[in-house]
Amino acid sequence: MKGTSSIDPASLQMLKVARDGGLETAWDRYLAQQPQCGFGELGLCCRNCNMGPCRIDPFGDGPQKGVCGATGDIIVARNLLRMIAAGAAAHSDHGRDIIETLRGVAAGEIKDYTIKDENKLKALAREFGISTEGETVQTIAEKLAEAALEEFGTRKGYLQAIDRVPPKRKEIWEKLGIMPRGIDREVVEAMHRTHFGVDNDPANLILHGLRCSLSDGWGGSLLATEFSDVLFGTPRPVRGRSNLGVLSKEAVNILVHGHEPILSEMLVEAAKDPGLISAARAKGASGINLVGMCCTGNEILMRHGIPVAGNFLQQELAVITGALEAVVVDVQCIMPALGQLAACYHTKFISTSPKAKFPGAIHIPFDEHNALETAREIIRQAIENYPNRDKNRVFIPEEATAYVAGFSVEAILSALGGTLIPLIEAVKNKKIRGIAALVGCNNPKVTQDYNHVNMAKALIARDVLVVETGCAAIASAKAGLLLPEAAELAGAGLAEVCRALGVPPVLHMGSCVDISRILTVAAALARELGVDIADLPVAGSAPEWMSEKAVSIGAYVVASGIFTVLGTVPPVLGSNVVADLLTKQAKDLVGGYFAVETDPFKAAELIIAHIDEKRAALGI
Ligand code: NFS
Repeated sequence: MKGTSSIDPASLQMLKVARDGGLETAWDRYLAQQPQCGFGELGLCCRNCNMGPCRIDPFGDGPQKGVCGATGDIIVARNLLRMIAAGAAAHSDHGRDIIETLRGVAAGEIKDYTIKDENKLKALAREFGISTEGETVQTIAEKLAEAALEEFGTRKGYLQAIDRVPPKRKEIWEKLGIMPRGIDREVVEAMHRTHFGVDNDPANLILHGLRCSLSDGWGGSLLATEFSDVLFGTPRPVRGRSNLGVLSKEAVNILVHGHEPILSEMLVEAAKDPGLISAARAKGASGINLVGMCCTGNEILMRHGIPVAGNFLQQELAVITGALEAVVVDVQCIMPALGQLAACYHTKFISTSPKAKFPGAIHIPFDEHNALETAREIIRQAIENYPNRDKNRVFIPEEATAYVAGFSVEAILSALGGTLIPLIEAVKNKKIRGIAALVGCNNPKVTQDYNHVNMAKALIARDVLVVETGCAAIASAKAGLLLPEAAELAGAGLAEVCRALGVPPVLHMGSCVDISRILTVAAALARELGVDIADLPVAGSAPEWMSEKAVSIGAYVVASGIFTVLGTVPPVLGSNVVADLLTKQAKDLVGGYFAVETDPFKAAELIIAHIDEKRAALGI
């Protein structure tokens, strides 16, 4: 959809406010970057050593080799591997922080969090071979946290969660030499291989990219999800509201943005503090209104039904409402532009992680050992700031669409009566044609939410059950697709299943690290059917992706055997060899492969054709 910034009416209203006020957003900066660097778009520039920077002429007239002799194929492959490594590192470092928090809780050093899901703790302990018989919860948690931290540098040769995948998948990874051997190890090796003068074989580089991404999907991300469930509770279906209309004209508005629920969970706790609520009232506010954004917003909406103010491209727009007393951030997907923008308003931009500092931010270090008090201090600062709000500059759009979220694997199983069999039956008798996972970011290259919403609608209309995470899920929340009533937009078969179970046709499964929940369901379905993941009528898509994390996600989904459609073009078109590997040869190697399709309706058709092909092969 050309020429429009967003399909979200709330975003469009805020963009008008921004324009009228002469305020710059990502959309403006994107335009200012046009035309974007052609070498970069194709992946053909290399800065990996100081003989460069080098670039390859895509038209064949200029240089075809870097100073070292690296061809376009080598450069594109190396750059892609570095993107995967950065994405895998981000997810996995998030995972490590959660596990370290659990370890601190178990050791009694961290007192403000408790273990919320003991059953899950024990189930995970059993998975790691830790005996739970007669042991205290504390001891189990301590042993489990130690075992999980070992996964980052394990020398046992594979990651524990690999045991969840069907035997055929393991064989494929072993045969190709891409079994992930340790979470940190694969990232380190990716950096080593892409250092000057090491791996210069495009296929070898890409195969390591798959291995590195698997250490994310079946390693770092999976542990982030599972340990968050243990600490903060496993999500259950919960209702809430979404979009900028969840901000309040009367209350102290605090937006929490970023990724790790360690921060957002404690803010949820602190915002309930009666003392702080009275303090807010004493300043003339009606109370405290904590809202989320992006993936940390997903974490607290999944577990508490906290309103979510929007997805990635709305972070600046939330500030422009003039109604935010504080934007509190930790790590990932936070625009450095927020500092300067917040300074145009009374809004305090508060950073909390030693890993992530921003220009124009007030830094309040968040220490898990003093979590509740730090969260209270952050909220106090927001309350103090309330009288500085200029009521004449406040504009809050009305949009605040209801959603139902919270579909963890456990919640799905419980909706199905305890086993996956009813889901398999529904797929077999074609009430459900297949399952598509739509995930990932917004990107100003795409009209905001246009691809997400149109793909989801096109798929459910053809009886494809859609599961979502991340900013894709928030797009669907805002569009009203996460409600059981949205079954009326679904095909007759899917609608019947949704009505029988009382669930929406689009299931919100969490944040981006929670794509591991989707992998877990896919693996369990394949095991139940005695087939490989690649044999299932399932597909993935990142319709508006922008981050390196999304590249790692795409790679591990494909490496797990699942066909994946990308809605924005990855920087690989400078190499036919690499493009061919990802979109064609991968199918023979790992079962999954990529397609790039920027039109959401055509992308949905690709997925449906793939699902039908898999159904035919299964004889259903
Ligand atoms: Ni995931 Fe994209 Fe970020 Fe979440 Fe949103 S931008 S890759 S969806 S918030 S991580």
